[in-house]
Amino acid sequence: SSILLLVFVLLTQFTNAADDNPLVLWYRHAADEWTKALPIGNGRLGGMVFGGVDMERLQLNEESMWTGHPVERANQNAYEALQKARALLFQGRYVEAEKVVAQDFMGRRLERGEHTYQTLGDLNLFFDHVRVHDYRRELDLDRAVVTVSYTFNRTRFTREYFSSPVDQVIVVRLSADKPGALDFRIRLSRPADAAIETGQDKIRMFGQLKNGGVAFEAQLLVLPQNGSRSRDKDEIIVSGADAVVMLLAAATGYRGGDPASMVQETLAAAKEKSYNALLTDHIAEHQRLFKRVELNLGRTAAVDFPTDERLLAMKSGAVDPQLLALYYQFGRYLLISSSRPGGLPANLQGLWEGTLRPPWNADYHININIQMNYWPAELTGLSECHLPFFDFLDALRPRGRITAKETYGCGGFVAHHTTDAWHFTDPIGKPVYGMWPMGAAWSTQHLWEHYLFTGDELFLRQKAWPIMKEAAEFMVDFLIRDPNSGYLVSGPSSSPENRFRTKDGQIANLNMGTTMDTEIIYDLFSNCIDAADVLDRDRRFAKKLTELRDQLPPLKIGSDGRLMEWQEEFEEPEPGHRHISHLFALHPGRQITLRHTPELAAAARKTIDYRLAHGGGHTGWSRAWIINFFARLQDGERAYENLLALLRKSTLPNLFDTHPPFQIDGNFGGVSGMTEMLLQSHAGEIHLLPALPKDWANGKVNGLRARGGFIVDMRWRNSRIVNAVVTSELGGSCRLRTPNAVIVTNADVNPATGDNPNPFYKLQPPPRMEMLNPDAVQPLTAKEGFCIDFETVAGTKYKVVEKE
Ligand code: FUC
Repeated sequence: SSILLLVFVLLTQFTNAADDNPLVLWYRHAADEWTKALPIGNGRLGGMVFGGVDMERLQLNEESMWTGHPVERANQNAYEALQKARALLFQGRYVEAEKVVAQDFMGRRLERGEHTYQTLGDLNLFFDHVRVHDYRRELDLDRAVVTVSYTFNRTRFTREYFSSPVDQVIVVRLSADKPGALDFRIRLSRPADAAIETGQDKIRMFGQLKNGGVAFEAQLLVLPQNGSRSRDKDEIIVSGADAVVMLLAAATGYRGGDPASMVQETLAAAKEKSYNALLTDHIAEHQRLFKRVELNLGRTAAVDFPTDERLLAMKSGAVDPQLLALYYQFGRYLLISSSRPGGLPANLQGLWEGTLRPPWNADYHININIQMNYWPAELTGLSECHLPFFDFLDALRPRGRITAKETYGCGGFVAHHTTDAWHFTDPIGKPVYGMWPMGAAWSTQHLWEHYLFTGDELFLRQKAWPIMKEAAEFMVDFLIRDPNSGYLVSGPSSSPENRFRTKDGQIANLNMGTTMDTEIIYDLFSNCIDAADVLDRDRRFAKKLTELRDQLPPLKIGSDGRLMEWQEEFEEPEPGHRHISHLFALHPGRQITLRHTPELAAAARKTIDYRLAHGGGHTGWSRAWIINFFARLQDGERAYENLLALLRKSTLPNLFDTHPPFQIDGNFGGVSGMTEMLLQSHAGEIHLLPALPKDWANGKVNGLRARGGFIVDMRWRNSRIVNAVVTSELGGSCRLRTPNAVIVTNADVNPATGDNPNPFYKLQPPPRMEMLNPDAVQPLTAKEGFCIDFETVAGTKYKVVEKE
């Protein structure tokens, strides 16, 4: 049927008229695998709906279902080993240095599963339904409700599922279009570590997770309308009901307190509300966030087909812009559903995991993954969803300080490539991934970005600054003068998970002053210098950071024109490596831009091309990062090509990003990449349609955010802005760059002056640069477009229209 769909889609005329594109993922079948089930979540409490006819499986999650507890992991010999390793690295004795680090520096890596996130369990419903017809399973992104419906025995059965952020329960409602038609059995289960108690109207599941993990409690309340309810061993049996509402609450002792009484209270409150009240409140709260952004890239006849068939058709070449818009909104839906204020941040799988042993423990990797999770937060109007990341960073500080002091003899706080719900900050495992003390520093970029988008000075002062400053304090102590070059360098460190070949042919990972480290430190110091300026405090510290920043090594362009990943040119054993760490300065950093550093931009481009030519972009998140890179390079076609590859090669039937089986970062990186194609604001101006591909020549988007507190709505035709509205929330100057000339109807417009007009989106000073072979670099020029400056007043909308 996907071939048919493909033919149909290719023949159908592309229209852009309607705004009623359905934001629904839907399927004609139940999910036979977890990666086909549909996610619901309220940030804390999640579920995956399979929609089976004779057996429903609603797999459940609670964000703090973690085994383990804080344990000591540090290597007691670390400080001495650090000095030895540095001396060896400065002599180019990389392999020896790595041996020292592996042996005497690295802390304890636990066995996979020892400390891990886990499923909460399953809610199963058993029906005597067979040979049903008109089956449909859907996730309505706009209402955040999953619905399963089918006809059996001339009766239409419907099940609805949602996880309410308001009432903190998962709600399931079953109904039929004939009275008394509902007969089914209900069971709650968990693969391990759980006791089950079944009563007349309630099932309790409780226990404690392994290795001193959390105590947990889940309770399901069954509320039938008419009919009867009885108990059989571990099951509740409902017979002859017109409709049934089930409420599921769950809690753990992660933050203290008794999970059983928390759950009890939640359920007692929720059951006082009618189903309609629960639903209405849920939808209202979801839409408050979700509806902030609307995206219309046009529609084809494909919109009428099931999502999995559309994805298949796209794999064979169908053009289906609405599927891309759906993918985009699905990503926003996932962030809203997995990261709400007060909770834990979205982990490697957001919130959703079906087993006791997820890949990488479904933890919080901080060497790209958690950052990518939050790239779309500010851009797409989900600033509040960013907050759990900040609380988490804050919570890393106490242990991060100990690691800084005991492992490095430094002040401030530090964290490495990964951490978990127990906030460990030690370097663990093998040097190739574990020896990388930049996780906290990179993460603090998000604090500063939150301020740039919101202008929230109180947040900057009270929350962001102390964390940023402490991350910088570590780096101040950690930097060491390279006796060979005289620059201040970090190390020992790696370029995340990548390796190089030494001059004598050995494979090594560790080095001093890797490019990414330098870029992250540059970014951190720059952000701190600007923050101290805004807050008018810590002037001396800021001055010191400025002096140190000037002594960081320059970014280097190698003899073949690529940006160098290490200070020396090395051969790479894996030239298509998934991490493209040294392009941090292009994205998510702001140090390399097309307009201000065209040589470095050209080198960045060569770097991506080289990676791609060697099989790069093979993981979803890596592909997603590449979309962001090409968007920043203003290359819409290449960004688009990689977006299509993300959907074709790395997207599961339920639109989850793959990393066998699933990792959510690619979903989020995809959303930020698509946004960066439409709007950018990192380079001192608001750039509309900076990387628009031909296939998106006509479209419309509302509600995108720009640094400096601006909201942008815009409509374009033939790749030209037709009209736009720029809402200024904070006032201040605004510079708009557009593909065609525009006028602002209700403001005085000045010709662009060349300075950065808005202090909120200040540019970082251009990096120093060194070129090993100037002939190998053809500077990339930016598409200039048109530029205007105007002053704005807070709370005012500015109307922008095409200049005839
Ligand atoms: C990074 C990546 C892996 C994986 C892991 C969770 O270390 O290199 O591909 O995504 O995080």
